[in-house]
Amino acid sequence: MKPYVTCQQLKILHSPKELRPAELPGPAPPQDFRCILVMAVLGTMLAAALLIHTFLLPFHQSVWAGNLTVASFVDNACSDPCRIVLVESIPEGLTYEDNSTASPSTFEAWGKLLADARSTVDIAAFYWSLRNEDTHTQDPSASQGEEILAGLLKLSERGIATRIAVNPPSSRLPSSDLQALEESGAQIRQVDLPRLTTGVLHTKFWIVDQTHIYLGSANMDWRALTQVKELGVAVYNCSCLARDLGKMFEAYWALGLPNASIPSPWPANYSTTYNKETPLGLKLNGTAAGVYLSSSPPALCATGRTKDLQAVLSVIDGAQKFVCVAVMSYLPTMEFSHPRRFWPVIDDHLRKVAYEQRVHVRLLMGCWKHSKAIMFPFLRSLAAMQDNRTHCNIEVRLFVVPANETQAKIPYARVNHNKYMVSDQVAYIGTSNWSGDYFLHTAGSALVVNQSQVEAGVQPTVRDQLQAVFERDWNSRYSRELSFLGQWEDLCGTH
Ligand SMILES: *[C@@H]1O[C@H](CO)[C@@H](O)[C@H](O)[C@H]1NC(C)=O
Ligand SMILES: *[C@@H]1O[C@H](CO)[C@@H](O)[C@H](O)[C@H]1NC(C)=O
Ligand SMILES: *[C@@H]1O[C@H](CO)[C@@H](O)[C@H](O)[C@H]1NC(C)=O
Ligand SMILES: *[C@@H]1O[C@H](CO)[C@@H](O)[C@H](O)[C@H]1NC(C)=O
Ligand SMILES: *[C@@H]1O[C@H](CO)[C@@H](O)[C@H](O)[C@H]1NC(C)=O
Ligand SMILES: *[C@@H]1O[C@H](CO)[C@@H](O)[C@H](O)[C@H]1NC(C)=O
Ligand SMILES: *[C@@H]1O[C@H](CO)[C@@H](O)[C@H](O)[C@H]1NC(C)=O
Ligand SMILES: *[C@@H]1O[C@H](CO)[C@@H](O)[C@H](O)[C@H]1NC(C)=O
Ligand SMILES: *[C@@H]1O[C@H](CO)[C@@H](O)[C@H](O)[C@H]1NC(C)=O
Ligand SMILES: CC(=O)N[C@H]1CO[C@H](CO)[C@@H](O)[C@@H]1O
Repeated sequence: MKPYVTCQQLKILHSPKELRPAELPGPAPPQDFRCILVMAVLGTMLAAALLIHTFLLPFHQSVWAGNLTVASFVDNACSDPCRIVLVESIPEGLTYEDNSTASPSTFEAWGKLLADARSTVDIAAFYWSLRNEDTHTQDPSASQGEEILAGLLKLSERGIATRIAVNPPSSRLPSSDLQALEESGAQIRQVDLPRLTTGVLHTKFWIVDQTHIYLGSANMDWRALTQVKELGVAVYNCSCLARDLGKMFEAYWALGLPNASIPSPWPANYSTTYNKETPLGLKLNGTAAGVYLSSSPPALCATGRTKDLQAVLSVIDGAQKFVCVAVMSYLPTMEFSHPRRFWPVIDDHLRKVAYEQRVHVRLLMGCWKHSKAIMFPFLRSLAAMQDNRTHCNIEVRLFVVPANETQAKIPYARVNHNKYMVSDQVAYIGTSNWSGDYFLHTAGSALVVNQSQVEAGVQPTVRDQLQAVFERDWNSRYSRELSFLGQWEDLCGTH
């Protein structure tokens, strides 16, 4: 978009022969004068376009993204003293070597968010079952969930405005926590994504005082604190990021009104300038980072928002040495569509980087008795590329959360529910299972942190920490090589 065209080129382009008389009335001016004239016109147009772009269209950066450094038009820098903490839920009874990496718990992070809250708490969640009574269990390990619910029920009397956006509860997913919250003074909106996008509201995040956030795999479920393996991220004192996540919350909130429909396009105040092309530049624990939030489904993405699928693909494509993926389920299909649909988008990119860039790809999958049996042959097909003739290095392992007799009776528990990816460049912490539906119909979100410019060894980055978590699990006694013989049915209890 810069006037790279030289005067000489302009003379050629606009040589008298090519100009029809109607376009150039009167005697032709001398060549040099015309060149100056054209340059002046071009310059004026460029300046006008710049002004329009800067003042009127701050979000339509794609217009310019081809050439100029877009960042120079958009003030994407943030001086908040952001602190980032990876947080995990490690199911009871699951133990690692003494010296292995350990993260603060999800329970601690939620407790801290509740304690720090001063004015607002906004939570987006799939469903709520923080108490034993919700699951008809009497497990002592529900106490952490019950403590979190008790903290949430006190927010209104502390004068803290509490808003909850939730998928419409079904008979299987109870709503007594929501009733209690509503009675305590919280505002609740059911976001009917089944009607709006044929998906569900599957995202899980907290925003406190438009300043602190949690985002990750943990549902608002007592089992997500003590019986299911979860990974998420808490970011404190980071209003620029929290306000951006707030725009996603406001979108859910608007869709939670009765009979709401999805606006197209979304009003300008839902737009963002933080995305994969122009990430938010900030310091996380004092270390420079480029950060953005992605969202799905595409219909919920306002202008400028990176679609979650695009975020996933760009992290895979951008890897130079390795990609490690830890997700609960992985299917190159539309998991819930009838008739069945093949959806190899992510699968293709993984195979491509392994084949073309010799990127080392590792997948660490969750598995439990509810895993879809078709997942295993598809994983086996990925792992089958590992061969000294293809020179591909793709490995797949299953992470099995052990359960004793009592634990095995807890419904829908004892599984690795992680949804993250770490490459040599980037940390990606998301909320979606990896199959087509989650990216095309279901509401999910992810935080992408790029600290690839940081010199190694200065201070561990969140990417370093996420990689350490992955390596710990990959090399742990709970991870198993994907067998080619089909014993996963026994291993996972899949039927
Ligand atoms: C199972 O493990 C839990 C937590 O480690 C323990 O409290 C419980 O007693 C165990 N139950 C059995 C039957 O071993
Ligand atoms: C932890 O300790 C064991 C043995 O003490 C050692 O083999 C292993 O390499 C150590 N792991 C880390 C991450 O330091
Ligand atoms: C956030 O900032 C406040 C005020 O500066 C400080 O007291 C608090 O420790 C910070 N929180 C974190 C997690 O760094
Ligand atoms: C945008 O403006 C509308 C109308 O004022 C408001 O209801 C909505 O919450 C705003 N959205 C965001 C993301 O601030
Ligand atoms: C929503 O739609 C239903 C049925 O189409 C209608 O009965 C109801 O009045 C509508 N509610 C609102 C608030 O528009
Ligand atoms: C990370 O940021 C660098 C520039 O700071 C960029 O070149 C690279 O493409 C980014 N990586 C990914 C995967 O987004
Ligand atoms: C993620 O995938 C698993 C396995 O297919 C499924 O059981 C689970 O319900 C999915 N997550 C959610 C909460 O939709
Ligand atoms: C290729 O791998 C096979 C076993 O997987 C092994 O027997 C063979 O020696 C390998 N060839 C080379 C050239 O490394
Ligand atoms: C950032 O600082 C917090 C303490 O404030 C610490 O718990 C966390 O591990 C640090 N994160 C990184 C990526 O260094
Ligand atoms: C400086 C620069 O990046 N120039 C590029 C502008 O875009 C054209 C076509 O998209 C490229 O050919 C230039 O290299």
